[in-house]
Amino acid sequence: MVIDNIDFPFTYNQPEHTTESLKKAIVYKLIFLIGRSPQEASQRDWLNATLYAVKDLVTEGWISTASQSRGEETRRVYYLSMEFLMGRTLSNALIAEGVYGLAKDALSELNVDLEEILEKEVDPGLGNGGLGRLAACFMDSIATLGIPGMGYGIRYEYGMFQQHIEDGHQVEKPDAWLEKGAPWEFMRPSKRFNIRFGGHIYFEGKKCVWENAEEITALAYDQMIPGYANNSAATLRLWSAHAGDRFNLADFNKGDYFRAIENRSSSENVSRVLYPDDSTWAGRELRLRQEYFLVSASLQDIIKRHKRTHGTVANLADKVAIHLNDTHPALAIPELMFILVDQEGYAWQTAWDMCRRIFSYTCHTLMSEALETWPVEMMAKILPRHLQIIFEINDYFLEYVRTYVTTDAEFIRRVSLIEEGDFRKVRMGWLSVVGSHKINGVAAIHSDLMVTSTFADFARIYPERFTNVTNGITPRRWIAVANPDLSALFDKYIGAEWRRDLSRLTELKAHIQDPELKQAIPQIKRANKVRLAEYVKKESGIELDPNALFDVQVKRIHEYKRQILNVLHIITRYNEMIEHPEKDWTPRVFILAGKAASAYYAAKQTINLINDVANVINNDERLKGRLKVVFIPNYSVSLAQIIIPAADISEQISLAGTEASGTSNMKFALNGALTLGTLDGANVEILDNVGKDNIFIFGNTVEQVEALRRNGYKPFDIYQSDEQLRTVVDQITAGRFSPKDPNRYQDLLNSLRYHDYYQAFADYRSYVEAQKAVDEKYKDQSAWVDSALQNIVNMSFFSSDRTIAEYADKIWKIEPLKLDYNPNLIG
Ligand code: T68
Repeated sequence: MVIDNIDFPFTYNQPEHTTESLKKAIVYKLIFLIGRSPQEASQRDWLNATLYAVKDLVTEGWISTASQSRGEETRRVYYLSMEFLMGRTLSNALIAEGVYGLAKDALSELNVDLEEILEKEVDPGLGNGGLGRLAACFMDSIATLGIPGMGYGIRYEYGMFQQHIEDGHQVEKPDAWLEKGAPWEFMRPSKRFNIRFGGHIYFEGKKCVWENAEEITALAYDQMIPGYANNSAATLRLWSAHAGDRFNLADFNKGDYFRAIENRSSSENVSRVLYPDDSTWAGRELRLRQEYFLVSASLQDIIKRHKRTHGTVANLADKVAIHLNDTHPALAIPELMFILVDQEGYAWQTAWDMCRRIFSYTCHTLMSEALETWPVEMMAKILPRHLQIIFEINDYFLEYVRTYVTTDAEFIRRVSLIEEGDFRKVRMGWLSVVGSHKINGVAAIHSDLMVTSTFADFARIYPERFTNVTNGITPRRWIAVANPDLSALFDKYIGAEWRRDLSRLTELKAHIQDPELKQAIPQIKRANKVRLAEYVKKESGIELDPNALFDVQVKRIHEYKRQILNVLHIITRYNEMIEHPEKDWTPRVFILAGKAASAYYAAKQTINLINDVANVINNDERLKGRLKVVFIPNYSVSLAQIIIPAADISEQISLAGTEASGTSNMKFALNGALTLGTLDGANVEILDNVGKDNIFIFGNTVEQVEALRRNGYKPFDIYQSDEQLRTVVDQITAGRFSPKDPNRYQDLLNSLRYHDYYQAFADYRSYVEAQKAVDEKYKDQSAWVDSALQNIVNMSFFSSDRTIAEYADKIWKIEPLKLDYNPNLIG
């Protein structure tokens, strides 16, 4: 291989790679990089040696892609996100490089079991949930489609906390994921930028001077994201905060060595820990610093690279697209203005036109508590110049509104980037809209609601800016890695191409009546259920019957996602089973998992309740094992890979209008689970694709939810009139599931009886009915398998490759690179 005129000595990445050559590569890494002999090596040593060997394979393609996109001076996209929830690397990389089987054989000859060492890899939790995992799927698709671009994020020293369940409660433990080493990353000592905070500003003529700022260094760590079978890889660059070398000068000179060290660690706090709130906005100064840290380091890097390639920033907007993953990196907008106006000397209007052509923004939620606003006072202290720039953007913007839209003072007040009041605040959502040329929602219903609710005023000002790009998931991780048996089945019927072109799944439709296929589907499901049952048995000692229907709800614990509705139904079913033990009950296992934000009381209570209920039900012998409830602790990407392929029912039961999209709903359906869901988020599009006979839809629509709110929703009336519901609520109130602490759930229940903001009571009856329909359908296994297959073959639309192709085409205006797709690597 020749890269940048250098003939590479390695030919690792060739189809003729053999078990023998891979074995040599692994042993070489073990000895010379890790410093262990094969005789002494632990499982982790073998894991790391294999990771290093595979890293070499990916690196060649990575370097050549980078050089190709540099050479062509192509337009690139930079995806800015505070979170990337990548999951484990090794199995995905082995599949992308087409050497999974070879590696397995090579290791087996060394008496090492590949599957065992795969389980040892750390799963970095650098994200909260859907938003972070979406960013990871996008990187995978960017790499596979060959979209020139890269991701930028933060290398948190501590990721999402580890969740332990002690006595039914959630307990958080720090996730020191770096302690076991991070063999997959490349530290880039030369890629470092100064980041400034605080200080003060003054003007010399038109030029703004920012002085006496506190400075820290952002240091780059790169990760390769291998493209599937295309000898190519994308880059994810994560920034780590370092005190730099000027940290201790003043204190050190005063002889105050300890103060110097203390200060050093406080400036390094910026990349210390991920904020574990997935949907409430934490107005903490450290979070503001983190957001600016990401933005400033990434923009300096982007500008530097651009100048190196093009020699000027004049054509920046032709060559660069910057995408904001929610408002978290929205400071990129004033930061680019700061660079263009203060540093590069552009006129305001020229700079602003460039900005708007460069930025685009994805909105992931409409819930008001998640919309970021920063106190003006705080921003003045930390980013004085940026605040000033935001004021100026606001002046121009409001002037535009007055001139071209309306002079209505109330409207102007609503759309102002600054929220007035006793404590003035900067509205980051508004800033993102004003500074972007495209704003998208993440599912059709969500994008529609965006322009009729939260952003209605802005849709009036800039109707052409709003669009929809429905989320997607990568079929590589969510089928090829997570469900090898289903992958093999696909390969048998339609060949291996589905991995890079999920629309190939439609070819399975021709075989849908094939008895062998119909037989294989439940067999694969059963094997995956056995795998999950083994995990649960090992971790918590609970026995699960793989013949039971596995009903799964895994996601962050939040009131709007309504785990409580699930619990209300579980208890309802329990009561009915006790009352009518003679009935032909379909055995059920209810599986729940998910983390609650550490300060979110109601969510933590919900976890406690699930565990209390599980405890009572799992120990009630009258049920004869026909009902089980498990809460699996510490939900993560790697756990999702075990849980999702084992599900028969996928619970997607958020209140209509609250879940922007959801992405686990797509993973479940693609793995052959039937959705039990409301008309919310991407459920609506799943319904459109799989057809109403292959999904269980229940509950109120968005319009009905709104009507209830408007007309005065009274959950207490429902509680009184629905006897089964009343019984359940009264049982919890009386301490039936928490006899040692009977009052434990008073707050939770009072909030439901008297407020029930997310209308769980309103949807209760229809949910219970839908659950009965699930039982009935499951009794007819042939009909169930037909529906599972209909789900699988109709999921092509939900590939993140489709999503990224839409972003590239509609929003970023970027063409993919022409890569040598290597069919020999496939499968
Ligand atoms: C999720 N949002 C949406 N937010 O809830 C989900 N928020 O419907 C959607 O499918 C997904 O985004 C992808 O579009 C989140 O996950 C966060 O994690 C988050 C984190 C910090 C602050 C606010």
